[in-house]
Amino acid sequence: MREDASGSLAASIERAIANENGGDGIEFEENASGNQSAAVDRSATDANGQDGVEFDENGDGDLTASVSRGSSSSNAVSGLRADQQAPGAGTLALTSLTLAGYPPGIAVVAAGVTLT
Ligand SMILES: [Ca+2]
Ligand SMILES: [Ca+2]
Repeated sequence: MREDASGSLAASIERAIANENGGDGIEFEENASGNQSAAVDRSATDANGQDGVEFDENGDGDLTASVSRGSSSSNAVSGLRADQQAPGAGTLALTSLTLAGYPPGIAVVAAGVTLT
């Protein structure tokens, strides 16, 4: 899911199965100015070639993300990735997740983002 140029991205995904893709399982990308507000609930994003779920907020704007009640295991790069570029603030809320099959520090990777 991608929003380019000015404007914000607000999206939620529920009950999805996004396993065994070559790239990311689910990706949210918000470019240029604008905020990203994105949520994934009750979904499986396992065994993908890159990240299970990636949140990318590029440029001006804030990132507000959540992942709840699902699994994101055994992905090749990381389970969950959240990048919030300056300026702006970022939060990623995690609730009731299975994140298995990673070496230390790879299950959740966040830059410019506070984990809650
Ligand atoms: Ca934008
Ligand atoms: Ca930003």
